[in-house]
Amino acid sequence: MKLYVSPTSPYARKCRALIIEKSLESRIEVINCAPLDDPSDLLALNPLGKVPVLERERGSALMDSPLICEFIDSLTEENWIPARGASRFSVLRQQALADGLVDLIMGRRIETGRDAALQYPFWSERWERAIARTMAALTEERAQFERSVDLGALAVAAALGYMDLRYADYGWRDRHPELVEFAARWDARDSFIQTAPPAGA
Ligand SMILES: N[C@@H](CCC(=O)N[C@@H](CS)C(=O)NCC(=O)O)C(=O)O
Repeated sequence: MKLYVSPTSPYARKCRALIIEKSLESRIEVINCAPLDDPSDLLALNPLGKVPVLERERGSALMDSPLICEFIDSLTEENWIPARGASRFSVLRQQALADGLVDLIMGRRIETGRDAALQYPFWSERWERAIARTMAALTEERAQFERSVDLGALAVAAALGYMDLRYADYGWRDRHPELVEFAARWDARDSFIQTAPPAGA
C-alpha cells in the first residue's frame, strides 16, 4: 500500500506515526508529494486534492486522516482506537479536537500569509480565539489523554507539534505549561522523531 503525504502535513504525520507505532512500515510505503502542485497521481486517488491519501491493495483509496488511521488500526490486533464503548468516543473526540486545532492553525496561517491588503482580520481573529479556547479545553481535559498511548493522545501531540511549526508566536509552552511534559514524552518517541517536519520547513 502507498500513503501519499507531504513532509510537513500534520494530518499525514498522524498516519505516519501510527504506521511506525504499529510496525507497519513494510506494508505501507510513504510517498512524498506536493498537493498544491496538483500531481496527477494524487488527484487520481483523491478528487479533494489533499494529503494524506492511502492507496490500498484492494478497494478504493482512503482520504481524510481519521478514516486512514481507522483503517491502519484495523491492520493489527493491537488497538490504538478502542473498538467500542465510552473509551472509543473519548479517543475519537480527542482526535477531533486535535485535528480541529490543526484546521484553525492552518486557516490562520493562510489568512495571515496573504498580502496585507487582502487580509481579512475577521477570520484570523476568529481563528485565534478558537485556538485559545481549544488549547484551554485540552489543558482542562488533559487527564483524559496525558498518560494514554492511543490515537487520541497521538493526535493531540501531533497538533502541538504543528503549533510549534506554524504558530510558534502563540507561545503555548508558556501559556499551557501543564502540557509540556506530555508533548516532550511524545516528541521522544521514535514515531515522532522519524516524522518530525524537516528543518527549515
Ligand atoms: N481533513 C483532512 C485534511 C487534509 C488537508 O487539509 N491536507 C492538506 C495538507 S496539510 C492539503 O492537502 N492541502 C491541500 C489543499 O487544501 O488543496 C485530513 O484529516 O486528512
